[in-house]
Amino acid sequence: MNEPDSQSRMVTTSCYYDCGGRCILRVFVDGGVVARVSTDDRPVPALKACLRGLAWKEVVYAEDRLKRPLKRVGKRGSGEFEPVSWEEALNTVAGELRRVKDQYGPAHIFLMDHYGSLSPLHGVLKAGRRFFSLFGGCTTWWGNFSHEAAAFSSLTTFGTKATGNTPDNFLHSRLIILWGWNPVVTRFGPETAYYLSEAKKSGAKIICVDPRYTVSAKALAEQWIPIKPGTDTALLIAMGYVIICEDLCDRRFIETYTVGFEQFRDYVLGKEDGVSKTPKWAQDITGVTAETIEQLARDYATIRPAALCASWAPGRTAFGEQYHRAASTLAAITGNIGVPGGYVSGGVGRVPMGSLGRTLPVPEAPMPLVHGADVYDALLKGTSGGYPADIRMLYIVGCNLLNQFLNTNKGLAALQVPEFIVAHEIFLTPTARYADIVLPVSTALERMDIGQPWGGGSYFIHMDQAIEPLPETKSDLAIFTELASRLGISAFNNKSDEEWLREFTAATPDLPEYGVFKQEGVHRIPLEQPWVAFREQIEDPVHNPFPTPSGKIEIFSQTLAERNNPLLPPVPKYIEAWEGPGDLASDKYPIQMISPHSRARVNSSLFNIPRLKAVADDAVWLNPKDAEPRGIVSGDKIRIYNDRGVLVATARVDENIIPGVASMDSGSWFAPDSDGVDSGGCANVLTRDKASPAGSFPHNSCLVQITKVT
Ligand SMILES: Nc1nc2c(c(=O)[nH]1)N[C@H]1C(S)=C(S)[C@@H](COP(=O)(O)OP(=O)(O)OC[C@H]3O[C@@H](n4cnc5c(=O)[nH]c(N)nc54)[C@H](O)[C@@H]3O)O[C@H]1N2
Ligand SMILES: Nc1nc2c(c(=O)[nH]1)N[C@H]1C(S)=C(S)[C@@H](COP(=O)(O)OP(=O)(O)OC[C@H]3O[C@@H](n4cnc5c(=O)[nH]c(N)nc54)[C@H](O)[C@@H]3O)O[C@H]1N2
Ligand SMILES: [Mo]
Repeated sequence: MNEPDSQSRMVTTSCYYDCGGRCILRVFVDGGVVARVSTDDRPVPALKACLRGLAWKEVVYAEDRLKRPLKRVGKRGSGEFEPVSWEEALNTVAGELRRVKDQYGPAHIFLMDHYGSLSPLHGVLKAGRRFFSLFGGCTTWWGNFSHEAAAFSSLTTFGTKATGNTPDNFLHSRLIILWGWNPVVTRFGPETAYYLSEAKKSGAKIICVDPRYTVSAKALAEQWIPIKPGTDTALLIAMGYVIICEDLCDRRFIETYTVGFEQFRDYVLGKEDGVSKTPKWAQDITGVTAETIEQLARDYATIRPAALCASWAPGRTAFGEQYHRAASTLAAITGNIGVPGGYVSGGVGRVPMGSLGRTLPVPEAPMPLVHGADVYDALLKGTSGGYPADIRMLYIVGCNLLNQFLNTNKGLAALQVPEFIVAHEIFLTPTARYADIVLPVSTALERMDIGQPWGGGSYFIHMDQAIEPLPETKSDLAIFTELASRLGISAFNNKSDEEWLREFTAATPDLPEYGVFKQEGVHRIPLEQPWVAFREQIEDPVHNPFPTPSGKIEIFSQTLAERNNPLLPPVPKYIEAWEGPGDLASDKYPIQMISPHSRARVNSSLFNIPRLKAVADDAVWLNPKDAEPRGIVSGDKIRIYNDRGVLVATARVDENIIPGVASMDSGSWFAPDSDGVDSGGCANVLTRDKASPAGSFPHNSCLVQITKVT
């Protein structure tokens, strides 16, 4: 591929973003240049890309794409850089790595790699991990930003995180509840919305439980149940009350497959704490009427099979793990697990097919961990705050932390602490502006890899290389390979990219021989029937115990009981969230702010692509009941603030959001003025950097005040 292509050709690849889509991209290349990008044109169900995937040409050739290594010349964060040669940039980074390791030890380097690209070879979490393992370790982070609450719940309740179904399973559901789930916009696989709409056509009842009347609710649901954010557990528990009191449980299922129903029942009926978790009790907490709760409970227990799809956003709240545990418990007591048309609520959603047998190997090495919500605190306080090390060097790979992590203004202070910051990036993001050296990275179209869906997809996409890396850009793997050779780490990489992919393919029984796979471009794993999580456990429990300590679905977890932490109880319980509707701070900050994902971005990626920016919804949704007393009408500039920060954005006054709640899409780039007021619309200027007890990131537990800018 060294010679520019003289001919036109079509290359099959896929996005590598941290997005539930893993869609087919057909890239038309002319003379070594991307001419256009299209997608799967087969009849449905197709693996069709959305507007973001179709924007790859604009990403690759964006005017603001980083094309040369940069060295900071102004104050940190000023955005003043000058281009330097790769030789100088790599020598500087290698020199700093050696210096900090020799002077302080490797734990004083913090690797902040994240989700910029997720693929088995060039995924951001690959090369850096391998490099630092062989380098002798570093400090790094833990906690899945998307679904740590769901992962905790699945592991506790079912003993595994692999709890997904293939989306054709919805064709068997008679009731589907989109719980904090907006899959037409927030993509979870290219086939999901299609199967949901087919299910609707064949008569499934679809209900949406969400503070917003979403695009998915409009397209699919016959009922919208608006709820106050962070109170979902109370609603689920009160549904449990109705199901238990009206004797709608699946007794045989409970007896055969679960442990701990009695303890849950005692909690629900108030035997444990004197409070019956009645629909009226939940009405006062959630804002959902008792009648609606009763009906929802009856529907869920009787219109079977039912799929209660408890998505992750409600889990990204304070005590969000209880929501996933409660949803799993309801699925269990109604027998909606392991059966076609059912759904393992609280799950992370992977199906076993669609996951490679091997990815870039990361040898074991000492790596102290800091929770992602504590990264800023760890930078600021170091060992004096009880953290593993005083961080001297911050190594950022594919992460826009300043924008996407909780409490951006604390991040501003934290990024002044390290002696040296490196960032591997495609664009000069708000975070990359704080680096001392920025290394420009190639993109999906400039390298080869494998696309594996992170939702319920049972296919793989061979991501062929469409074009040569833009001059002076390199993959993360190539960058670490060069650093490794400067630091004498000879074992780092002795293979070509294609040789690695051959190995990964060979280690995956579901894939054909590499040459065949490459030729096919897309490989679907043929399935005779939809994949349903835990079908084997349910059909033949004697030979297939659940991988939990008891071998059963754990409504009550002895492991949690032994932890003896009232904030992580052994049965799911409603615990009032900080910065929820009941929090005392609400006198001062009476509005709950949520920040869903944008249809036009992947997290903060793609924010700077003009065509996508033009179609992003960056207004702040407010109910007329909140807007009118404040004199706010649609289009007004509003100030949203709390003790952590201030931002100015545009209002959209809308009945499609519950009163008392404001919603602004996450991912807009932070752009503070000289007073520190963000005019970029970065929601995390307002969020609090405190993890939930099981490690969830509570982006959706955030109280604010809103005023009109006059
Ligand atoms: N287009 C697009 N697709 C994406 C992404 C993207 O950025 N853009 N990001 C991908 C990633 S990284 C992830 S983790 C997933 C995220 O997937 P989700 O977590 O499911 O997505 P969100 O958009 O944050 O929220 C979904 C819905 O939950 C509602 N919601 C918020 N808080 C609450 C609550 O407390 N209770 C209830 N009942 N509802 C609530 C919101 O109003 C929204 O409609 O999406 C993936 N897919
Ligand atoms: N308020 C609020 N905040 C949230 C959320 C929310 O719902 N609300 N959701 C959270 C969730 S679920 C997530 S997953 C996180 C995501 O947070 P991040 O993982 O930080 O995601 P991005 O903002 O997309 O940043 C990824 C960066 O990687 C860069 N990049 C892309 N490809 C490559 C590559 O190949 N190599 C390198 N080195 N860089 C690359 C992109 O340009 C981008 O700047 O955000 C979290 N933040
Ligand atoms: Mo995520």
